[in-house]
Amino acid sequence: MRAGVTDVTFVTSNPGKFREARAVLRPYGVELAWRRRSLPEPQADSLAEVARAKIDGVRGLAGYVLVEDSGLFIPSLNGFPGVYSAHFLTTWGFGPVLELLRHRDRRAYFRTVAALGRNDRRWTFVGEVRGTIAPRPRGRNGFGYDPIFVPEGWERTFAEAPAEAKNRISHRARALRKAGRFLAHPSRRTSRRG
Ligand code: ITT
Repeated sequence: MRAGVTDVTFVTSNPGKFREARAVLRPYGVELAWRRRSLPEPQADSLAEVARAKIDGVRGLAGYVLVEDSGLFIPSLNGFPGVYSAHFLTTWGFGPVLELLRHRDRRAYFRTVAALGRNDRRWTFVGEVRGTIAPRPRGRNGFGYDPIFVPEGWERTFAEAPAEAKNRISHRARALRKAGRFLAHPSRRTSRRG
């Protein structure tokens, strides 16, 4: 390990997640490497459970390993698509959600549970951002549900904003800045167990 630099390997199949994570963690002295791989995800009720299963599924990597599980939660749809966000979007696209929300409350939030592992230790970090679902998709940046998510206080969707703007407030950035602060302060490394 080089002085002032923490090497972390992010295991994810999602290139959008990696791009965002690398930019968010850089100011904390984290050099993020990408291992592009889908990890086994159990049928589970919570992102935290899935994130823990993902980190437990990582094999053969030395040093700090990062995984995360994220989802879009819409309270007027009982939290749907939530933990099923990835599967739902690839199967159905935005159509059914937009249709269901025509006569329902459009508020929503994104949530990320990031998990760091090193040897047999685990730490988790949570981030959220609130907003509303736009009536139709707008913008080409980002990934996933970004074209239909308008963060609180914004008029544009995440997909209409530059990456830096999303990274200032996103669920992922909020969770990963907590991870970054933890990694940047070695004294905390021995005092927290997730
Ligand atoms: P992994 O390999 O890391 O699991 P994934 O894309 O399958 O990659 P998740 O299982 O965490 O990731 O699924 C989360 C889904 O939620 C993701 O595929 C997107 O559809 C959506 N999502 C998560 N974060 C998002 C973001 O910042 N903007 C838009 N959509 C997001």
